[in-house]
Amino acid sequence: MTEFKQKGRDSLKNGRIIKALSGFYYIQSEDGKIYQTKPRGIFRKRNESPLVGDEVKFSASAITEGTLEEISQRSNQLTRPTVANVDIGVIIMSLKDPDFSTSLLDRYLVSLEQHHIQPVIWITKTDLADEKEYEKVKVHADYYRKIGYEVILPERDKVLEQVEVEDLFGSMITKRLAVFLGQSGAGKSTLLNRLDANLQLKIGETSKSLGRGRHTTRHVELVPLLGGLIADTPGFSAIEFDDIAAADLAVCFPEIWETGRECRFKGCVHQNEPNCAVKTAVNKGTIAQHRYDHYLSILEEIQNRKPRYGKKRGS
Ligand SMILES: Nc1nc2c(ncn2[C@@H]2O[C@H](COP(=O)(O)OP(=O)(O)OP(=O)(O)O)[C@@H](O)[C@H]2O)c(=O)[nH]1
Ligand SMILES: [Mg+2]
Ligand SMILES: [Zn+2]
Repeated sequence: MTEFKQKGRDSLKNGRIIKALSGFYYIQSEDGKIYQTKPRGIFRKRNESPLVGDEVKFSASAITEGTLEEISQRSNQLTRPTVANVDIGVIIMSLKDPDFSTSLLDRYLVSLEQHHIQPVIWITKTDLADEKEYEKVKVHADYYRKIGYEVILPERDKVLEQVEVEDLFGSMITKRLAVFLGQSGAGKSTLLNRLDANLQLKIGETSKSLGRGRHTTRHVELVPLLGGLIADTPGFSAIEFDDIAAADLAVCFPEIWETGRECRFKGCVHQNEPNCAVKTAVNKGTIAQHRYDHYLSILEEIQNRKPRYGKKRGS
């Protein structure tokens, strides 16, 4: 302790938390080594939890004997999956098994847009679809591209080779932190294994009777890939919007936000207001009906949510 004090902050190493497991935080230091650390007691006292993705300072007398000393300010913080400082959220949606759902996709998109994280949509299991099913999803993919999203939809009957994946995706993630998210069984771990066969991430089976995955991945871990860091994460499909105000929801739907500028009322939330440009665009077909429906259903969830704990009534 005294020695630490004498050496001061200069002796601290810089790194990033790449895994949290059983109370330990695994930190990759600038020189590439991975240290096992415990956080200082002060974090618990302050009720602060270190997160995977955090940039930190730490001390270590040995590779398994480290102490996490300081956490740098986060640029953002996803709560599901729990990762900090995320640049890109890659939404993995299977075309089949489990079936493609625009409702679920829109909820993932909002959860990323809310934190100003760039979304990429990646559709897997195209090899399982028949032509009709594929075409239907292709129409959706084109719409999401039109409103500004990057969509990766491999051809049917074709598993992407590693070089093709690198071509499609490599430049996007260089020097960045990407999180793979999506429901269980969508194929997140499979895709990452394809990017680097050495990873050997555990792959699950999808249950035929349930049509969904079995929660094979249990923890978040960052792995260095394609010059960036990618997190495989446990699948989830229940998404709540506790931190969005009703007036801010439209920002999370780019085409609704853009069209909403033309609404007659300044604070129009595109619900029951007259002369609403968004509703007109939905009727004309320039905004997809399903997008508007999903916008409205999330808006209603926000409007109906119970007042938060810890907040005084009327304040
Ligand atoms: N046919 C086909 N099967 C795939 C494809 N990608 C994944 N699978 C299968 O889908 C199942 C689930 O894959 P995982 O990679 O474990 O899915 P996950 O998204 O990581 O699931 P969780 O870890 O539970 O969140 C496995 O049986 C995979 O072999 C694909 O492109 N085509
Ligand atoms: Mg997995
Ligand atoms: Zn409006």
